[in-house]
Amino acid sequence: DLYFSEEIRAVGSDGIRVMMESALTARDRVGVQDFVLLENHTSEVAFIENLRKRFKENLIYTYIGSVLVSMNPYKELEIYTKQHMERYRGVNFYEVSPHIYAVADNAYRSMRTERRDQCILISGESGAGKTEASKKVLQYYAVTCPASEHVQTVKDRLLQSNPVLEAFGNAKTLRNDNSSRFGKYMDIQFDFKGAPVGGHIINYLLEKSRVVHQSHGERNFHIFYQLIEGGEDDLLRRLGLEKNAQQYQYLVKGNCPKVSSINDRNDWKIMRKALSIIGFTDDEVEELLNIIASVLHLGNVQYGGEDSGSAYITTETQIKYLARLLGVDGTVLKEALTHKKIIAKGEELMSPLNQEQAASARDALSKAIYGRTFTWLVNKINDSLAFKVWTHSVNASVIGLLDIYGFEVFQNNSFEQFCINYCNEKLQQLFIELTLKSEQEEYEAEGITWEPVQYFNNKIICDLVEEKFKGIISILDEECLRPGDASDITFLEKLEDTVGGHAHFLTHKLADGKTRKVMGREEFRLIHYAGEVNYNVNGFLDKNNDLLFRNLKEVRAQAQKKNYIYIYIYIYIYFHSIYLSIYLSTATQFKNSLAKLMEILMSKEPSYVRCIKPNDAKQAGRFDEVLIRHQVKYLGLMENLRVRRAGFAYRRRYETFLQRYKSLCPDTWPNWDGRLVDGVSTLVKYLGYKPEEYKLGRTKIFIRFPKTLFATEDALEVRKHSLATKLQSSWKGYS
Ligand code: AD9
Ligand code: MG
Repeated sequence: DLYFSEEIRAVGSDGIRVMMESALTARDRVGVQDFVLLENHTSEVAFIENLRKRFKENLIYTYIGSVLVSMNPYKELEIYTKQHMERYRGVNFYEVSPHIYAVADNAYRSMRTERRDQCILISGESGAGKTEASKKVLQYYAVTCPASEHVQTVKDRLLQSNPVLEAFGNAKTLRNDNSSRFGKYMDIQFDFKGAPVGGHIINYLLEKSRVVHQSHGERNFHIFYQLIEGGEDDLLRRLGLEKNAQQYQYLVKGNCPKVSSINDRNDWKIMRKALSIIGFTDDEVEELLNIIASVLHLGNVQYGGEDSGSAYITTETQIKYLARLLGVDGTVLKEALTHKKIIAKGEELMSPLNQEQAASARDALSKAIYGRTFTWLVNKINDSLAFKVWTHSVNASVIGLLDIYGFEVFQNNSFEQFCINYCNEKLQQLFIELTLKSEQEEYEAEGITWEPVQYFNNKIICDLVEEKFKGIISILDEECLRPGDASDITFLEKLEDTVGGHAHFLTHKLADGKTRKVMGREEFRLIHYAGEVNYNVNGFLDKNNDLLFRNLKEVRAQAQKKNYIYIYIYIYIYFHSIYLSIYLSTATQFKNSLAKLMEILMSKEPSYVRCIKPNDAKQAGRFDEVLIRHQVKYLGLMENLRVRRAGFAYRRRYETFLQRYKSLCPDTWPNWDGRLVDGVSTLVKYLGYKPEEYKLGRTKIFIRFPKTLFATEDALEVRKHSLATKLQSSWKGYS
């Protein structure tokens, strides 16, 4: 057999053994590489079993059609080498084992051949491997895409944006030692040759509260520890900092200064170098660190109380450093930290704060400064990644990478979970729209008749959250702006009045006036597409109030330091919240930015990566079934599979199909000379496909049930196996 002997010559006797090993029994051991091939596709048990088998064999990637399911191995696998990258380059999805590189390559090729912008959407819960996956995609492009001198600079900057953003936006949490505390969307722009020539990053909802408080066992953002552990003596002296994290109130709340998996000193060097590569000047770095140091000094500002109850500052040294670092007057700063400006009868008055109020004013300033600094940093990185039109073709194509928080359900869910889960509802909407739409488009293009799939459209939940005037966010904003007795509880009451009858909303109150026992009095429940979540309204109003300052220009002349971020601080300190010309709440800002994100993503062709965390202990080899089942549910994977299976489970281009299976039919073997569609038709008839099992489109064969393709794959394996046995015994005789 020419076909096989050629193969044998190529692989040698070891190759035969490998091939035999990979014959029929292999599937029992390693499961199927596409869930669509599962015999019982509605069975969650079968789904989990398949994940388990593959996980045990270190096969962390599995498809659902073109969606990649990725399990965090919690150990370094030898599957990200340059050789691996080469293996996936320009190769068809189904010819190689599932891999994040296959997704990256597929998106890249679609962008190149179809001239269509792409996006890769990565989701999953904290610690599931989203950020790692997005880094793998970026590395894949950095290594495999064509390069020139300019392109090399862009590639370097794209890669180096990660350590910088992670230093300022990631932290050790209970779930992940390197948890991203912000959502991130990154565009990579390619020129007509397919070389990366620019990039742009959008950040979402940084968890600012971490700056002033961390739960037990968690840390503040990495940058603080990096600076203190790794900062040069000279630098620390200039910043007035001591080389001891324990000295700083903002770094001791979680009682977790050191983490075994983190080397702050080393990370400092990496981050510092990355800043230089991105193009920060030494002065800019110094300004940035001034601000980071200021936050630490602010945290150490302590208060005493006068007899009258008014707060005064007991820590003069901090004020001295702060005034210098921020370029403000010490007296004004002190006043800002102990008073608030009120307007009474048209007159501005300074009203003293008590100790508790003063401490929150101090913390509010720290959070605001850090949040602004992060935005400034992202803007700076964007400047450096900006696509230089004059050196390249104007028609850049784009691949977007979305690394955003997955669905979250905790014991106690607050405003943050509300925003995050709302974001996931929006992404699910997009998924429904784009997947079903593209599926439908493909059937149409191929001239295949099909029945539309029934699915739950979660638009009703999105509306419940975001509708104007009567959506949850609108009601929340209304309470935030209402003077008088507005509180978290009045917000809850308003919700009950307005959306109480909604099919996806519940509180402890039952329609007959009785009380639902399982729910707390401060909670409301949303029935999300992925499951039910109870939200505690405590803190909703405060967290939603984010004052947005405008009129920056006006005070630019007055401030000692001209950098945007200093001017912001200047305004904050000198004018208290008086420059509040436009009010946009946190939730509304988030809603608007999500709407923009949806627009961006809608214009692109999506690929999906769904990440799963195998256990809560961050341990290799541990498969916690309960935890995994939970994620399979929240990621909507069974639904995913159902949608994929509802139409035609498999589709392949005629040439690919014929090439793979032609050896199974004497009429198509070794070559088919006629039209491809006739060759495929002859082949499948010979294999005994029944008419209801497949359809022939314009360029592709559509196979309805996986078992059909499964049987064909088996036939191929059997053929290889028997040939290999035959050949090996004759080879043994020969030797
Ligand atoms: V969070 O929502 O930002 O808290 P992520 O981003 O989903 O979360 P991350 O990518 O940070 O999780 O992964 C967590 C840790 O898992 C990493 O620090 C690695 O130690 C580990 N990990 C994740 N993916 C891989 C992998 N493909 N290979 C090896 C991995 N280790
Ligand atoms: Mg992350």
